[in-house]
Amino acid sequence: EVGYDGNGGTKMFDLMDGFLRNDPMSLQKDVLHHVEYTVARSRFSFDDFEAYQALSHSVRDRLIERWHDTQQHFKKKDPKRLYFLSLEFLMGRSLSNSVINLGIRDQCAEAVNQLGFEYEVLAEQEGDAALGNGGLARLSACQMDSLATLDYPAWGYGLRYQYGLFRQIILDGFQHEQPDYWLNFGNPWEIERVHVSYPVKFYGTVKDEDVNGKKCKVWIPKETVEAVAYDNPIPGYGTRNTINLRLWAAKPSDANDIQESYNTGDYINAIVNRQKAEIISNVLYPDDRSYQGKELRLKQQYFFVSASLQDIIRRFKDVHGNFDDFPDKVALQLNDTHPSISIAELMRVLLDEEHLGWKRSWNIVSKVFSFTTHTVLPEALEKVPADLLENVLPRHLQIIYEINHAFMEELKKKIGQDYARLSRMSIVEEGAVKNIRVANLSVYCSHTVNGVSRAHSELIKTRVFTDFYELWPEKFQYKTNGVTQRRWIVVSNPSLCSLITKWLGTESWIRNIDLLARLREYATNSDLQQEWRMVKKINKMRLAEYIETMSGVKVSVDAMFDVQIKRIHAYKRQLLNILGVIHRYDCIKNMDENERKNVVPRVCIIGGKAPPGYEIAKKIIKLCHAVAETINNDSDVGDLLKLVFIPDYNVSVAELVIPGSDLSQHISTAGHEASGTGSMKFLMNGCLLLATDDGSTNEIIEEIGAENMFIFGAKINEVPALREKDSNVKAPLQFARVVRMVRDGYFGYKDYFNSLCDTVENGKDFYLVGSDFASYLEAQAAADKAYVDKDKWTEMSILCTAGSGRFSSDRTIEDYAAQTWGIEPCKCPF
Ligand code: GPU
Repeated sequence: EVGYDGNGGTKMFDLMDGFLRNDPMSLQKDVLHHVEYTVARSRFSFDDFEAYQALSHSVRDRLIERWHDTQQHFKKKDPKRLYFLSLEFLMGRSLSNSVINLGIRDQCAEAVNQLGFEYEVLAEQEGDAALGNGGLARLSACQMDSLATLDYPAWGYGLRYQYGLFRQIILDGFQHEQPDYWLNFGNPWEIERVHVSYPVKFYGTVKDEDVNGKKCKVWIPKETVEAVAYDNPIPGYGTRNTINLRLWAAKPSDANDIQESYNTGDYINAIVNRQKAEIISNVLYPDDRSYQGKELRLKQQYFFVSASLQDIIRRFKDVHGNFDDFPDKVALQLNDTHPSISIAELMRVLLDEEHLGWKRSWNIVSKVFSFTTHTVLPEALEKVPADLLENVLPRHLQIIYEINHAFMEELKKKIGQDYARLSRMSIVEEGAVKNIRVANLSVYCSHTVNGVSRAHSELIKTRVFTDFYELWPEKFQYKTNGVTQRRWIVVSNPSLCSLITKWLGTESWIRNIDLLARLREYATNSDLQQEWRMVKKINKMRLAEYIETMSGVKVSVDAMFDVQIKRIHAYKRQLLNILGVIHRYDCIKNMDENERKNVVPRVCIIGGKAPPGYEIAKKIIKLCHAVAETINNDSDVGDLLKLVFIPDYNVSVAELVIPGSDLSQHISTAGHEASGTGSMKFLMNGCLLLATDDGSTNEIIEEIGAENMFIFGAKINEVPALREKDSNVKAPLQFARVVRMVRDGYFGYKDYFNSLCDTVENGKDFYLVGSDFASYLEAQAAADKAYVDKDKWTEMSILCTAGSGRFSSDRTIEDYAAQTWGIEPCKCPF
């Protein structure tokens, strides 16, 4: 029997390739089987969604097979494993990604085609798995893809939220939030493991007890919740390796279920109360980087950490008898401070349950954790009120105090009686309310602290954790973020993917991104340039169609598509973008017919969600709509300028928007964006960047060349002095003019935007919108000028893709593996 070999060629089928066959015929048989027996619809009558479900189940079967083989292999080899602990994973859609990584996209397309369906239509039936907020969460997802592809023995652990990130609904230009009922239509991508479950305990008291003649602390918890595992297979590309993302769901525990009821009401109430346990994994906190002192949040953190550690320790103990080997077999990665309670939890297990004693336990704990921090914003550094911790996890608070005591003693030996410094570094913040500084705990207890870009790492050393850096410089590293080219080129931009493969003469760049650099040779080749523009045009047409459906605005694909998509936050300065659009509009309005002929037409696209309680961010969304309403309906302007807000920005929207963009904006105030990963996705897709010198921008400049980018604005080191200056001096006249237009109600809603305008005027302007305005406009003008020269622009676009190799998450993960985790590939042999 002749089948596909998974690389687009054909060869004889080999049983060792796997149990399930991947030729279109076998796939089609499986689809029909699942239509009939899984979806329970007649194989003679099923719709697109049902076809999507059936196809997904067929792909899932193949994932499961590889998953088994991989886990068997890991078990046999017993390598050091990485466990990636994260409260957020933004996986997006799974079907489109899985069929690419399994190498069965074309076979699937053919299989469903013969049944009268279109593969693309089926893929779009899937809703996003949105178990995360933004960059941090999507980074976790990209890193899982790279871990699998590079054959690392790794697992991810997280929470299976019933409700992911809210859906953004826009009514009259205002953001409204709707719950994300993502599990309502079933989720073929997870495997429920009813038998993999662990009790997680909360509250209660700590007692001193004698255990075998030794004085011990015993925690007597008051509440138990069961954690049930849901496994999400993560396939690697071009390898059989398929790793696991294990997400925990909270279920009532039957530990304290037997009771005597005295009436029906008692009995009913007992059952209703029991169900309340599920609240823990109900909903993702949507406040990107600010969630202080919330009990439910703390319970979510501990819940997932406790279950994961029980699971990890059980796996370790299956094979190993001696805990001293633990650090040689286990690396625990803390994705920001969110899972950091695991430090105290591991210490508690070793001390109170394994009875290893403080010294031996600490020796183990201090060797297993690595910590990555994703911000410089002080409001994102988590603090937990000691009272809250004492109530929810009394034993953990004691352990943290003990760790801190040992830490302070160690410090005094190093720095003497410098009390100011001791109190800055202390894990315990004394004050009106006593707080636990989770970041300090994480830095002190981890063997490695990573930043997410070179510039971020400098800020960590010089501003955020200076005291720690001076004493333990060797702990501090950085791994510049990266994104996976599998999702961000192969899945989302198939036309570009084929073009790259054609010109490089190989598809190995999908696993070995450095090969992209060879495109540089052809950057001025007119054949490539023409094909390159064709690809961009196809993607712009797709995007234009989407914009028209979503917002009713017709846009011309001849215009430059200028995009800013990311969470809405003051520091990301969407306001700067909108004020720039107003300025452009104002200029066009004041031109005569002849002058207008020289205007480069633009479609300005903004998308992103505001945290529900963040008033300024919500007003930015409203302002965008108000300005769009005026501009898009002004016949003086026509196709010269359009402004559109794309609602409900998420991973699958990004997959559509990024390939269709000409220019993208990454314009945060210097010193505020830790890295930024959106820029890397645009770069890979040959989209030019208009950016400040923030996050990973200067590393991108090194790869692409500043001459192929539009860089503007204050540099990191200039920011503090600029903040001191009077804003009226720094901001140009045009700035005052556009802000005035907003205040005066030129776009309606007079006075409503005053509080927003106040953030950038009258000596406030913390994020330097006014003082960067002139240089922003210059950069925009430079982009206009460059766009007119089509060949030059295309050359720059090709150079962006060619220079994007360093920003693959494959590189990030290889660096983590070698420099931080100490793990090696463990490739499944067939
Ligand atoms: N980031 Br902290 C988030 O998306 N959410 C957070 O709560 C925190 C950080 C982002 C950074 O803002 C961004 O610069 C970075 O590229 C990304 O994490 C991944 O490291």
